[in-house]
Amino acid sequence: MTALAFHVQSGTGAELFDLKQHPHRRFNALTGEWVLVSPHRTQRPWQGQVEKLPPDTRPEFDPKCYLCPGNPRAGGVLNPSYEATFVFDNDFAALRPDTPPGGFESGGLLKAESEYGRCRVVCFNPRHDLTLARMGVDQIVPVVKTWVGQFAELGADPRLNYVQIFENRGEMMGASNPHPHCQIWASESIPNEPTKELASQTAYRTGSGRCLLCDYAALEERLGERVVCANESFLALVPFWAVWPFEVLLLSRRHFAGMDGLEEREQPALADILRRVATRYDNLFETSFPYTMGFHQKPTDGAEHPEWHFHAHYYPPLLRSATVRKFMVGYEMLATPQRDITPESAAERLRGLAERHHLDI
Ligand code: H2U
Ligand code: ZN
Repeated sequence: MTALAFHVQSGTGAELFDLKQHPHRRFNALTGEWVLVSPHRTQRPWQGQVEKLPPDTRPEFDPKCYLCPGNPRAGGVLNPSYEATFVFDNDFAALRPDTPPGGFESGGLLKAESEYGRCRVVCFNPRHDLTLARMGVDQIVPVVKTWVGQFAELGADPRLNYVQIFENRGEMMGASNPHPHCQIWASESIPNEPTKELASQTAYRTGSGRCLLCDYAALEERLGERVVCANESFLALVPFWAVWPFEVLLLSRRHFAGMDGLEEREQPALADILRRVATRYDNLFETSFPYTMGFHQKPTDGAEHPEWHFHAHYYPPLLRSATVRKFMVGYEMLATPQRDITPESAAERLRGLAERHHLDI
């Protein structure tokens, strides 16, 4: 199947619009926002330094790490000597269950609402030196099972209407510790990004009777050019509307809305695709590739959410090397996000990489 291109006749003649050459904006069907794509700018000579970072070598146990087994955390609590995953309430929680209900309003313009919530930290593994890229599928499955349990437990609280599971990896992304871990923030309100996605998925379902991301996954699989890797249950691709240079969208093949709908046989498949995406990322610039990733699941507000399709986003900042990152400044802060390399060429590069970690070769 070929994509449809259209051209507009001008006074001096016609030129066929080409996604690979001409500045254009792309529509993000999930958020309803646009991204400016400037493919001609990749012809610019790059005169910056291409630096390599020393390999990410860490000890298996770090006596100063507040996530390693047996070590004290802030406030003095000792971590247990855990063997697989370990979950604890964040000692510096941004959302707290003891928040009194209430609000503030002034002049119709100043508005505030009390926000009830809980924040937790999940250690993926006792080993300080591991990352999802270097853990085996059998080590990642317990992480998946922990997410399933946390989503069910937090989602069952009638006052928690959204559960955000996310991993900040690398100093560049503000991660405070290299020990493999993620965070969970569960809130009373549905946050901004899921709210936009909820509106788009609902509108699509109302208009067509189908699921937006089921249709999108099928379309991308047919076109093939933005797919990075896949297994029997999941598809990893650079979305058509990607903002970050090597952004990835992870989609389940089957339609379900949250971790509670994940079948037992899909747990190792999710672990497999997480490992493969993370390994490809590390192999891209032979670094411990920084990113923020997180799952977008149905709100836990008690509604069924047939419109919602389980997925995860990876937002990595690196652009050209282990040290050259994309900034979201200037035009992007004031107007619209912009990218130079096309999602198609980013997908091609990611697709060409090995799934065996460069440090394990
Ligand atoms: P990040 O690396 O993504 O910042 O996550 C680590 C979290 O761990 C962070 O939210 C928490 C921080 O508040 N933390 C504790 O709960 N206890 C500690 O002793 C240190 C850090
Ligand atoms: Zn540690």
